[in-house]
Amino acid sequence: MTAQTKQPISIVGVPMDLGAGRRGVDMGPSAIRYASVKEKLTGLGYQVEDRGNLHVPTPESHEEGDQQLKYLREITTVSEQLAQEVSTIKDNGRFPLVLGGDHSIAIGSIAGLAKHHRQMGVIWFDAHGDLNTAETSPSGNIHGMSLAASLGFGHPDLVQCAGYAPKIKPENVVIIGARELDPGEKELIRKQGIRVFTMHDVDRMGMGAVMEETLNIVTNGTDGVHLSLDLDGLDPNDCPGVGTPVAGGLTYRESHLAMEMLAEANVLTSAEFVEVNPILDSSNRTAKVAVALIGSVFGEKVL
Ligand code: HAR
Ligand code: MN
Ligand code: MN
Ligand code: MN
Repeated sequence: MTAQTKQPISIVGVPMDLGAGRRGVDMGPSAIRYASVKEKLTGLGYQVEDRGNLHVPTPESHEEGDQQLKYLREITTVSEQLAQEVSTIKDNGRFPLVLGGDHSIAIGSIAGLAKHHRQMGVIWFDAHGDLNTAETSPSGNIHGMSLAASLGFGHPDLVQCAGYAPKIKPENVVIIGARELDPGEKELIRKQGIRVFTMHDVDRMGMGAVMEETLNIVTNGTDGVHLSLDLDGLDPNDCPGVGTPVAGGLTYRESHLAMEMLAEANVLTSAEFVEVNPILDSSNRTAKVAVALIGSVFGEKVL
């Protein structure tokens, strides 16, 4: 792509930690900015605007409420605002790049995006499935429910974000890097026929083949592709600064290959990078990995 054909990018930060069990991911957007995300993209020839952060309430000043849907009311409010924000960015003809925050923010991102892409493909890069509902969740944390809600499963306040449902179809969704799925999530995956590349599959097939198949699925009959990248998809050795680390994850190299293949395919219409927790990190390592991956997905090459 030449510089003139590069779609301008709009960054929005969502300092959300109400959907996670631990404080700290609210600092994710700052950490990623501190790791020079804007400079990285500008250096690649993109015109970039940073729209700042959405306002997110502080957990200490609110009641958790229903223990199977912690902070439902506050998360619903922020999700509606994020859907509006992302939709405005799309209206402006720009590429939305959302920085989290815990993964509950995907509810709002996808709600705003799917208005513009009614057949949107989604790549869910994650150690987890985020396919729980209040009934199946072991924690009551809404960040473990965001993919389910986008598919139309779960509490109506989440499912009906932005006033319509479902946002996406199971046949257009691919999960990559899964290695910790709850019983209810496995059941939903089977019933809905969602394509999941577990770590077992990545080990057997290699990331190259995984991405080829992923690209086929998410572009088949779709009108856009969203990347929802949870940094805990990577191995904790590479990304220690995440709220819910799980051993045995994707390497730095595998993750880069995935981003590079996405860039080559030139199919992405939006992206979000979530679950960076600088409190649990040293020297802002995980945010630096996030920015390196963002570079690759926006076309950075060695040669
Ligand atoms: N599956 C567990 C739950 O629903 C853990 C979810 C966790 N964390 C995330 N999401 N970071 O990807 O509670
Ligand atoms: Mn997640
Ligand atoms: Mn996760
Ligand atoms: Mn399809």
